Amino acid sequence: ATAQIGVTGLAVMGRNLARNFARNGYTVAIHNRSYAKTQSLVEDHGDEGTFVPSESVADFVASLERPRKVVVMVKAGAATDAVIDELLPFLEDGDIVVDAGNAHFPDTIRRENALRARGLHFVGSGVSGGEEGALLGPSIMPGGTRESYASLGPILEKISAKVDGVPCCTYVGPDGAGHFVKMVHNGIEYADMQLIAEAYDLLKQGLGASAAQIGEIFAEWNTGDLESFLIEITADVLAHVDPQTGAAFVDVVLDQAEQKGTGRWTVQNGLDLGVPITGIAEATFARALSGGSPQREAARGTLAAATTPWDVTDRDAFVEDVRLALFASKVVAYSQGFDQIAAASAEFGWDIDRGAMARVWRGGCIIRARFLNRITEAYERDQDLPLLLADPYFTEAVAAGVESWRRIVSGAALHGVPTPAFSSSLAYYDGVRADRLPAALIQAQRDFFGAHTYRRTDREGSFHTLWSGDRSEQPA
Ligand code: NBP
Repeated sequence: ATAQIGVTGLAVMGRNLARNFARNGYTVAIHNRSYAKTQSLVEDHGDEGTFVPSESVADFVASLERPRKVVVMVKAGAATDAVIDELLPFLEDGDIVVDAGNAHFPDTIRRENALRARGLHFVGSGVSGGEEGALLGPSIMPGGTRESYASLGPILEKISAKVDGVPCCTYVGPDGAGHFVKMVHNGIEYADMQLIAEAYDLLKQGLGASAAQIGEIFAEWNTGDLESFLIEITADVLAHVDPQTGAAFVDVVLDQAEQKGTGRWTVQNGLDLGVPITGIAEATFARALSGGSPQREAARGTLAAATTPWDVTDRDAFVEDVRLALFASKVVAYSQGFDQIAAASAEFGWDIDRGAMARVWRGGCIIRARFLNRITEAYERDQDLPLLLADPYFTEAVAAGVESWRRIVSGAALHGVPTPAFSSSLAYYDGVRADRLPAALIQAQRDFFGAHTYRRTDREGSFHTLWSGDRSEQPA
C-alpha cells in the first residue's frame, strides 16, 4: 500500500479533485465504476503526479495506506450508498470514508451512524467551486469526527483554496454538519444570483441600458464593497456577444432558470427549523416562476399592469441607489443564511463556528467575496451574535443605504418590475426591526377559532378569552 489518499468516482469533479491531490504531492489511488475513466485520467494527466489506478474496489482499497482515506465523488443519492456498500467489506477499523458529493445532510447523518457502528469514520464534506475549484483549490466543509479531521484535515487544507495564506477548509462539526453548511452555501448562492439578476433588470428597465453598459456598471461595482466572484462573472457575461447573432449573449438566452435541488432543500429546512430565509426562498421560487410554467403562459399579455414607463432622469443617482439596495438585500440574505446555520447547529448539537464558515467561503467557492471578511469579523466580535444585521458594521452599512433601498423597491412596484428578493429583504428588515408587529392580531384570531391562547403585554402568563361565551378572560 502506497497511496495516501484515494478517490473513487472520476467524472468531472472526482477527476479534478484527484489531480489536485496529485499536484500537491500526494500519491493518489484512483478508481471508477467504469474503468475507462480511470485509464483516461492516467493517460491525460499521469505526468502531473503519482496515481495508483485500480480496476477493482478490492485493489483500490488495498493500495491505500492505513488508516485509509477514501474520497467518494459520485452522483449524490443511491450511487453514494452503492459505492459505500462496495467499499465496506474491504475497510477496517479507523478507516475514513469521505463523501465529497452534494449529499442531502439527513442522508449524511444516516450514513455516519451506520459507518460509526462498524468502527469507521464517515466524513460528509461540502466541496464548492465546481470543476475549476476542484482542480485549483475548492472551499471544503468537512463534517464527521474531530478525530478523523486530525489526519484528513491537513490533506484537505493543502488542496483547498487559500486567502491571505489561510486555507478555505476547516472542521465544521459532527455527522451532517459539513453537508448542511454546503447546502446553506448553495441557498445563499441562489439568493445572491437572484439579487444580482434583479439589479440587472432594474438597471435595464430604469435606464434602458444595454447589456454591455450594465456590464460596465457591474465591473465598476466589483471594485468596491460588492467585490465578489458572482459580480465579476456577471460583468463578464453581460459583456459577452453571441457569436451567431452578434446580439448581447444574455439577450439570446431563454429566460428560464433551472435548479438541481439544493435551494429547495435549504428552503425546506428553513421551514422545518422555523427560520425566515426569505431571500433564499424568493430566489428559489423566482426560478420556479421563470420555468416554462403554464401560469406564465396564461398571464403573459393578459394581466393588467397599470404602470407607467420608468423614466429615470438622474442616471448616476439611480445606479448608486441600485448598488446600495443590492448591498443591503445581500446583507439580509446572508444574515438569514447564518441564522439558519445557528438554528441547525443548536437543533443537531453541531456547535458550528459561523465566523469560521464565512472564512472558508472567502475563496474557492461560488459565493467568494470581500464582504465575507466582514462577516467573519462580526462573529469574532461576538460569536453568539443573534443577528448579523445587528453587528455594528452591518447596521451602519445597511442604514447608509436604506433610503435608496426604499426608493428602488417602491419604484420597482410602481413601474411593475418584479423584484421578489429585493422587496422581501426590505420587508424582512422592516419586520425584524419593528417595535410591534400585527402578529398580535393573528394570535388573537388563533385564540378565537382554536383556543390557542395568548400572552399579554402587561401581565405574565397565558390566557384565553371565551369568544363564544361572555368574552371574559381565563388564565390558560
Ligand atoms: P456525476 O454526479 O455526474 O456522477 C458521475 C459519477 O458517478 C461517475 O463516476 C459514475 O461512474 C458514478 N456513478 C454513478 Br452515476 N452511479 C454509480 C454507481 N451505482 N456506482 C458507482 N459509481 C457510480 O459526477 P460529477 O458531476 O463529477 O459530480 C460528483 C459529485 O459532486 C456529485 O455529488 C455532485 O452533486 C457533486 N458536484 C459538486 C459540484 C461542486 O461545485 N461542488 C459541482 C458539480 C458536482 P461511471 O463513470 O461508471 O458512470
